[in-house]
Amino acid sequence: MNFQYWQPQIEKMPRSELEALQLHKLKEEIGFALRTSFYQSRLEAAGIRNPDDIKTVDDLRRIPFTTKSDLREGFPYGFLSIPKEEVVRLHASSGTTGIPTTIYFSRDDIKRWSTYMARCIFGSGCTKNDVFQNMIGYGLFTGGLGLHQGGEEVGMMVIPAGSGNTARQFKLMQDFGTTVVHATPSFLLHIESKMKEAGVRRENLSLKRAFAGAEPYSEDTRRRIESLLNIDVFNSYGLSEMNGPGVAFECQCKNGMHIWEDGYIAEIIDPKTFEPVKDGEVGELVLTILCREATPILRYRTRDLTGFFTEPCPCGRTHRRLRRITGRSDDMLIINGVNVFPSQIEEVIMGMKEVGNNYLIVVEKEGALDRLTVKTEVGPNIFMDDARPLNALKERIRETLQASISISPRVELHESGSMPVSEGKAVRVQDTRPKDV
Ligand code: DLL
Repeated sequence: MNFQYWQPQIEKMPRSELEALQLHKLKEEIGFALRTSFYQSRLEAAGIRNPDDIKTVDDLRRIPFTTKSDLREGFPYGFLSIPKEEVVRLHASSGTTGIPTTIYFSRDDIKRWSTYMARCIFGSGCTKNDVFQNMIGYGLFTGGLGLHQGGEEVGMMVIPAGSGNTARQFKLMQDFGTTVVHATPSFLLHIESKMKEAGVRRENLSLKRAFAGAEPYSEDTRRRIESLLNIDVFNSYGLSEMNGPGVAFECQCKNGMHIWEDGYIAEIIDPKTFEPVKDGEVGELVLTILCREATPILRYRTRDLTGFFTEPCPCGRTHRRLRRITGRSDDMLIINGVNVFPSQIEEVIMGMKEVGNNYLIVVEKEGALDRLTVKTEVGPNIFMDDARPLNALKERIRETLQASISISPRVELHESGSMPVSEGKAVRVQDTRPKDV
């Protein structure tokens, strides 16, 4: 195979040099963290008053983990380490309740993020000759702009298509000869299932590759997309707290995602004991960002379950490879790539006085896509035989939920006291999507 590297000297750096670089960048990042109101007291409590108090990368373990709820407590500016006028952008993702996780970027932060993305994209075999159709959400979500910047950095022609609207996606592919696409794996399958209906023939398209991420999927799903569309699919991992996509990405070997270790320190811990797992074992991924000055985040509990491959990659990159994410250690749902916490849904429906006490969140597959249904009882004073107010209530619940979680759910109303109540812990989520990871 003909491997290509965007920054060969860093991507193939000997481990000892890479570890020295990590230490240097960690100290720098600690310097940024000491300027934030959130970390100043935390780091002082851990005996870290200046960056030189960090002597080895392992010293990081003196610092407590950072969680999503810490980020919520620090909202809006508790994690900001540079003057606001130096911030050029923010991105946000859903929190467990209405407060989003908000990340700020300086101009240099955006440049660094683009470089990491360019490493990923170029490493998959793309060049400036490619036409890249970015079929994922732009906006506060990091997937759109993240890959967009990386694509431009490589010099590809980027089509900022955004998600949805299959007819328009096909038109763009045909009009401009798209060779690479980026989407959630479920959207890639959906697109394929709509091809025939749209009268599009695969042989008239120029597609060669797809980047797929933002939600879990199995090796079988990858193979299915690859054979249906006759393309190579590369797994792409990231999260907004760590910039977004560009944290880890597959190279042409398509066997595990290289995590850019000059940009991130990865630990894998046992989510119960918080101790590191043995090399190669699966646990929860904890990340420290080394490539962002505006919003330093140290030892972030991603809640994603994964492990490292222990053997070196034939591509020659020295940055270790993460296994496919096999699940999460919390209850976050990912519905068509959108993160949703059951607590966000509960907050909305329990805040409405017409809604009764019992509810159930159902997630299922409908074709290739995910479908969310919220079933809830109405209060005892609401009569089920009067359709007009019921329909109005349903619509109000749907709209309020959509505003909160960015997904339009199906809403089902049930008579007060009619939904089954479980004897032990209430079961609030029924996720019937096949778990084939
Ligand atoms: O999903 C960033 C992203 C965009 C990654 C586009 C890849 C492509 P968040 O919305 O903050 O950011 O969601 C992050 O999504 O903690 C994982 O649980 C899940 N996730 C992301 N990529 C993968 C993947 C973006 N390749 C959360 N496999 C993460 C499995 C993934 N899960």
